[in-house]
Amino acid sequence: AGNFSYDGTNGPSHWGKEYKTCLGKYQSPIDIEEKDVTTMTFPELQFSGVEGSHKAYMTNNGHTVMIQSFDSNVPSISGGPINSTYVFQQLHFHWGQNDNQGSEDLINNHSFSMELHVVFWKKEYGSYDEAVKRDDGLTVLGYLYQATDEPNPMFESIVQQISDIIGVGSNITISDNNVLKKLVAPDIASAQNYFTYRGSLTTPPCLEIVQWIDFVKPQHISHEQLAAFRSIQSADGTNLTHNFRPVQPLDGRTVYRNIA
Ligand code: BO1
Ligand code: ZN
Repeated sequence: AGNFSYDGTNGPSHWGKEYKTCLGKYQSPIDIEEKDVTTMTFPELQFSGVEGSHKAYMTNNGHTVMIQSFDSNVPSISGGPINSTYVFQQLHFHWGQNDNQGSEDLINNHSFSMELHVVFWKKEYGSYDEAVKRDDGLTVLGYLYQATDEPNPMFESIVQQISDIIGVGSNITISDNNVLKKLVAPDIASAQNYFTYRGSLTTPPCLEIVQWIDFVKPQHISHEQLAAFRSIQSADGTNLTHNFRPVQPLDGRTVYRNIA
């Protein structure tokens, strides 16, 4: 168990053999077709504890670059399509072999170059491990990134330190204590403009426990910054050149778009 990859005999089309849930009806990612979405006015999506500095660390777990916080005072979200408070667990990235792909969710069948996932668990369940046993256990914020020539200053410190986590299992303290603030809510002015739908973890065990909130406005990252992510190694020792799951059937689910 635990050995999945993005190619070959452990690739996405084989995940369902070991992890039956990956063959379920509410899987992520999906293609969001704007002509098919249902508009809705949700309460304001609110972010707490994002401001201020957070000590954070960054890990190569063999599947992605993941960032977690040492602090007990971590960000949380409430409102929007979720009817209680969800607490920050971790954030991580998905990317492609080239800049024309990499995002997991697609919009109008368009791939973006990278996707940032910010993972939160339902506070009333007491812990992440308990929350993942419940069908409303997690909310994940999805931010889409388009590759450009201009670097995004938000990524400067992370990109510099990716060279210290090339090997699987490497773990370093992030020098920039503002990383969480920058990545949990990179664009607060556009935070009420999102798609939302019910889906799953996009990796094994593909649990169908996620309220997805995908922000409509793409952010940007430079070609060079993006290339740093492709330099980390995966479990088999080769470069993790790509780590996005292909889109899954919508199967009658409704995708909503918030109209603030
Ligand atoms: S994602 O945001 O849908 N790409 C996502 C995917 C997986 C996880 C969180 C968010 N976490 C996984 C861990 C596994 C663990 C599982 C259940 O959660 O990577 O190690 O088994 O806790
Ligand atoms: Zn993810």
